[in-house]
Amino acid sequence: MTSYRELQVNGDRLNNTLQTTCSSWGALAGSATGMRRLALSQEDKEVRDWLVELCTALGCDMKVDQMGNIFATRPGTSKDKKPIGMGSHLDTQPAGGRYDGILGVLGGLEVLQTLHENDIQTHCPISLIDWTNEEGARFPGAMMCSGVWSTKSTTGLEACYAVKDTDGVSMQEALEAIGYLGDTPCDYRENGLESYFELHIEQGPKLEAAGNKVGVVTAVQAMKWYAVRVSGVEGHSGTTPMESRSDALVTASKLIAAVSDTARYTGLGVATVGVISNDTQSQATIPSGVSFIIDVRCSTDTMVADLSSAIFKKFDEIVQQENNSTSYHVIRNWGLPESTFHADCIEAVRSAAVNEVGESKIMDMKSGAGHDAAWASKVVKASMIFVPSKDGISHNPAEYTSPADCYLGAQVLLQAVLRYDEV
Ligand code: HGY
Ligand code: MN
Ligand code: MN
Ligand code: MN
Repeated sequence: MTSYRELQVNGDRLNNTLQTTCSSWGALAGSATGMRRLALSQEDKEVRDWLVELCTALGCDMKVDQMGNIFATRPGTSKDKKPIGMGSHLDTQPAGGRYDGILGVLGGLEVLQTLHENDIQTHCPISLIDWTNEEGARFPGAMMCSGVWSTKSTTGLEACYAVKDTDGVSMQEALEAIGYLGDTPCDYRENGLESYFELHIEQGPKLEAAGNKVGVVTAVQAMKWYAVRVSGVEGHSGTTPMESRSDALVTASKLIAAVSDTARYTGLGVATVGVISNDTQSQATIPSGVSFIIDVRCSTDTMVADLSSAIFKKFDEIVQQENNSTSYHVIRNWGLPESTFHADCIEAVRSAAVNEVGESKIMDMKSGAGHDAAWASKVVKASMIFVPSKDGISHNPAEYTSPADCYLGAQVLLQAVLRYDEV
């Protein structure tokens, strides 16, 4: 009987699965490595169906909750312990890469397959999870459905159901359309976990720059999003004198520039506008309604609040200077407070990583990117494992993590879960 410590995942199988799933479902047209597998799209449905079929064949108990989160649970020997969770997300950015999210789901699948073929009986059940709409690309609201499960997000189930994509399709309609509007409550109190481990690419340059192989993630920075609307007055582009215009798009462009400028000069954190829309979208009409989303991220909640107020203070000054009856207001805001992971899980990851690569090749990290583990950590013990991103690139078709590093991540995940199970 193989002892826990000698157990190894199958790196070739993991990497083959990664490449074949990516080339089969959601490959970005015209790109050799890019991905476009938006939440609840046909491609998302197909990769979900494939995962459900595989986990069912492995003897897992399958649950889909009200937000489409998938829980594939391998039974454990103890009857009263909750599952140790592993997972991430299958949805991607509109022009994303082959590793963000899916490596964590397939790494967890590899753990289940390794336990199965070695007939390992763990004490706790082990759950593999695919969290719906982590990217928030099609339905605005990153880490949306792990947030609902944690019950700590300000955007609850009904509000999420109502969020629409640019075609006016609501999340609820999209969940129904692909058959993933489950009846398991999306609530950690009804469908809970003992702990949660997430394998993810770092999506930044630090591991590679330090020559390290594994990030022991101890925390996730604070983040907040603001949906802003700028209002002006529609007019004819050919007949309206310049001095009497209330051009919402001109004002919005100055506000958007101020978002980036304020982050730079305050040094408090990072701020981005990645989504913008102009109601009229006509070359001969002066824009009267422009909407955009601000993404603010800082190490702490206090710094997010300080950077946000500096940005809106600048907005007020700009609108006053424009003095042309354009105005702005925040129509919605939501956030993911700073998250700290639990020592029990951090130590399981650290011990597993030291065992695989040695003390000198690991480093503690605070994640700049948001993750489902951040919401999970509000209600259960959690931690994350990072593996290097080549040149720190992510949310980009050029995203790359080597097969050896993918193997290493899954191997540390296996060993961390087994260490935690022995606790
Ligand atoms: O927003 C994030 O950091 C994640 O990639 N969705
Ligand atoms: Mn991700
Ligand atoms: Mn992402
Ligand atoms: Mn994540």
